[in-house]
Amino acid sequence: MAIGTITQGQIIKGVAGKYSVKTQDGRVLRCFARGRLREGELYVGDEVEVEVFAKECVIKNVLPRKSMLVRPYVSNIDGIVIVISPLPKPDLLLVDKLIISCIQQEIDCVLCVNKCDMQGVDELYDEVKKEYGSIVTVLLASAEDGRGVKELKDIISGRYYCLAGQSAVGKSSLINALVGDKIMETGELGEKSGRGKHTTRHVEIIEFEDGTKIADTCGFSRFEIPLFDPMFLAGYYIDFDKYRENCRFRGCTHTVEECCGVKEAVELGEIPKERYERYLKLYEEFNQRWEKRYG
Ligand SMILES: Nc1nc2c(ncn2[C@@H]2O[C@H](COP(=O)(O)OP(=O)(O)OP(=O)(O)O)[C@@H](O)[C@H]2O)c(=O)[nH]1
Ligand SMILES: [Mg+2]
Ligand SMILES: [Zn+2]
Repeated sequence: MAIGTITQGQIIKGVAGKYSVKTQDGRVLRCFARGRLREGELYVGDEVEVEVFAKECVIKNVLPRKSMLVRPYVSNIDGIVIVISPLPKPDLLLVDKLIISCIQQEIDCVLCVNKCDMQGVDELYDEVKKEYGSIVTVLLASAEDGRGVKELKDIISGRYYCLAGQSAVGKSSLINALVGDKIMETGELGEKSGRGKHTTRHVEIIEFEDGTKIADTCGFSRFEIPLFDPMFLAGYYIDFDKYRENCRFRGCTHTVEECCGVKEAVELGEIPKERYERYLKLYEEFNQRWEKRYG
């Protein structure tokens, strides 16, 4: 490519300040970021303008983002596939938070219960189907024996999704199953800790022949949703929506108020108690952070 050329492309990988940018004609350029664009301001998924210099390609500009997440650290995705498995033990508060992020970013959300070849998966599937079935697509899969992989492929077909979830739930393994080849490194679960070893260290977009894209990401077990006024939190629990009209008070937070439609629905078992209790926990967490900042 001639010196001085300015071209456009998408960041498909970023490691230690070096970026791989795939141009519209399918070429992959190794790029650096300079000036005001530094590490931390560029996301895998960003559409960028690149200038070709004598010795290197430099990312000059980021085009407006369609969506943006800090956990996992990706942009312009159409949706997330949240992956959980019987082992490591799932953290459903993390799932709740990821779903809130999807609603905030107006992107699609799929919950994939991986390792369905393992014992204990039926109970887990029933539980998450009950808790999340009305708000997201819940899918059962196994990267090991291939079950559910075609269904997952159909869901993401022609679009750009990222996989997200705790370490060792099988995100990279699912990519390998989708591609039909071992292109991603996978890692064992720590025997004693029961936790993953954080095998995937950077985000990377894999593109299929038909243009479908999927990003493998690093496992994580903690993250905080960017703070907003706690009174708006319940609005992100769209499964509470239809009970809200039975609340006596407008702006009911469904915590301490009396005559609350959401609490009644919990009593009647229409909203799973666990989901509601995690809501209370997150509400409390938000309240404390809010007080600390503005109180
Ligand atoms: N039994 C079974 N094991 C699986 C399945 N999918 C993945 N595993 C195993 O789970 C372990 C972790 O898999 P990875 O694909 O590395 O998990 P990951 O989510 O990418 O983990 P990080 O990169 O650390 O975030 C490996 O030992 C895999 O062989 C599955 O469907 N069934
Ligand atoms: Mg991985
Ligand atoms: Zn209420």
